[in-house]
Amino acid sequence: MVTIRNDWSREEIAALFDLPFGDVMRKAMAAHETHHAANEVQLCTLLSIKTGGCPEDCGYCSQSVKADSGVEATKLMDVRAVLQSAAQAKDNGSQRFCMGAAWRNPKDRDMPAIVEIVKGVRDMGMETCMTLGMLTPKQADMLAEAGLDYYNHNIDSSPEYYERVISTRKFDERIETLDHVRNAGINVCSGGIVGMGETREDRVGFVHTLATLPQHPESVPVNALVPVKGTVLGDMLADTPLAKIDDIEFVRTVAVARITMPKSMVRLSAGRESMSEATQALCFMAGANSIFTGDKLLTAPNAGDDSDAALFSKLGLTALQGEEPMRAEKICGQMEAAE
Ligand code: SAM
Ligand code: DTB
Ligand code: SF4
Repeated sequence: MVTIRNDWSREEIAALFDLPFGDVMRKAMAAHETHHAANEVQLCTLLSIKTGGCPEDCGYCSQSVKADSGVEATKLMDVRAVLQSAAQAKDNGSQRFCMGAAWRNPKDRDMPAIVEIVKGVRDMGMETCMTLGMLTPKQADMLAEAGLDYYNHNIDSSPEYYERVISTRKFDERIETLDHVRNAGINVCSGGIVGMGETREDRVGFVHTLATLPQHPESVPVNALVPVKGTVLGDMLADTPLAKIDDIEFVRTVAVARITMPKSMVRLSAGRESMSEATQALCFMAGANSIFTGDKLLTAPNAGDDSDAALFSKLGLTALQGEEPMRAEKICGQMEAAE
């Protein structure tokens, strides 16, 4: 039986990154096949329910007030309009509806509308995920009560590199929100961004932080930086094209996430639009088993349904069929029963 470990050392994770590419891929494939259907990929749809005007200064993000990206700030969308989008996503075969807001944290006055949205989407039979910034324990409880299945809150990079990318909050505050989400019984979705100019050591620290959480996140999004003009990191990459992440190094990061967190869904998230089919295929082989569909992420373009359908057909991949959304305590119960 493959045991789920939370005691990985940084050295062990660095050693996985250092393996010959074929070896790290073989280990990742073995871990993947033990816990997942090898050729099934979860389809998720993303909707920005409140765009732009965010007071945080995340160096990658087009929605920060500090970025000169041309993204216009909007108010929180009307509940009905969100539910219409969700219905369309369901018709397009999406299993999970993920909603993002460009907030540092939700205000208490926003919570009634958020709760209504969660209940509405869940009633349609889709899994719900929200990413709204930092949460208080009470807000996490309200979301749990409404039936929220997943909360996305990324740690983004290693603790060391984090403070070079964001100054308006601390890495530990991210971990605190993850604790509140977990304690409320909501499934955790947490990952980060590769290709922000970080070192291999930072990628080791990033995976290490996630793989040593008391319980692994159920979903681990691995984003490739989408360089947006007018953001600190987008402009830096435009000036120093050599800083762009090497495709093989990106695939390695996916593989090491798969090996160290074998039961988690690893999502090949932002950045697919500019990724070759061959690189995406390697990511699926390395254990990525979830994607965002559609032609838009929050503000950035996404690969689009036609190119995804063509790629799935070429690779023999199929959409993971939805199950009833499972709550964290139910999953834990099942895991204990299986041990
Ligand atoms: N404001 C909330 C927060 O920061 O938690 C939720 C929305 S925020 C846009 C969600 C995540 O999107 C970020 O944590 C980051 O990992 C990812 N992201 C944002 N801009 C990106 C970019 N240009 N390229 C890749 N990923 C990006
Ligand atoms: C995540 O890790 N990636 C998604 C989701 N969680 C919310 C967001 C990607 C955003 C890409 C840039 C944009 O669309 O502005
Ligand atoms: Fe705001 Fe989230 Fe963008 Fe940071 S990543 S600027 S918190 S919307």
